[in-house]
Amino acid sequence: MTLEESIKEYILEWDEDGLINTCKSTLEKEEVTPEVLLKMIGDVMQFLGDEFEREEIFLPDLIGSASIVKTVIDEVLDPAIRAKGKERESQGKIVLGTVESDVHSIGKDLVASFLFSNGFEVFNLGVDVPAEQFIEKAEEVGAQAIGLSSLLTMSMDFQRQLISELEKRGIREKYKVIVGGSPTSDEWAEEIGADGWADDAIEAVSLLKKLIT
Ligand code: B1M
Repeated sequence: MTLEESIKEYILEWDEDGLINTCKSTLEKEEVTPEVLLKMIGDVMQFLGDEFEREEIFLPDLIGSASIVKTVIDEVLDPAIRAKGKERESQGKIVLGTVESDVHSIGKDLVASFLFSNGFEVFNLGVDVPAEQFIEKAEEVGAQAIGLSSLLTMSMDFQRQLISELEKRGIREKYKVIVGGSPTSDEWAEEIGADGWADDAIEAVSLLKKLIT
């Protein structure tokens, strides 16, 4: 079985120990980088997302898989990426989170990890984050950018609200605002006055490099 196949099987079977041990041992043997493992895990979650949309699996299946993936990202992959990044010069600071009313974390955490592994200092505020919290953190740490993830049609408008709030406070020009998440698009970003939109974690890195480095 290939590494991709094993990872997929562990995620589908909710085998947290299997997934943790495989990720740890491939990293220890330096067979792959943590970014490659993250990408493989992201692909499996995309696959599961499609299965869910086709009604081939149910919500509890997804919750189980998403929960073990979150544990592996938090306990194994993020620390491995952070350990590699210790001595590098910062490319810039970004405050990132999933907008208010939305608890989807996996894609946003992938974006966070890819940005981090590319030299950005990432302040990941988690999920269901109100506009004020993004702004307060950005002001506190002197960020150059704010990144807003939204997976729900119902939560997208909170991206617009954050931009309006920045305008209201007279600090819109201080921050590049980037948006992403499956219901969003280039057109949406333009409509709400964001500085850019990224389709996935890899594009988020190149977009931010273009905007702030
Ligand atoms: Co939910 N969910 N979910 N869900 N969920 C979706 C998003 C949905 C499309 C499924 C569907 O019905 N077909 C649908 C939204 C429909 C819509 O509004 N357009 C949906 C719904 C309706 C819901 C609930 C309302 C269900 C309910 O309770 N009835 C509920 C909402 C709860 C809430 O937020 N208040 C809900 C709950 C959940 C779970 C908790 C079970 C779980 C989330 C677990 C977690 O994240 N910890 C979950 C999941 C897993 C999904 C799907 C199946 C998969 C999402 C995912 O992790 N994808 C999703 C269906 C799908 O996407 N096919 C679905 C993998 C991930 C790697 O991709 O998140 O797209 P993605 O991120 C990508 C890009 O979008 C981009 O880069 C990432 C990596 O490449 N990206 C950015 C994301 N953020 C970015 C930010 C950037 C740049 C790029 O810059 C800042």
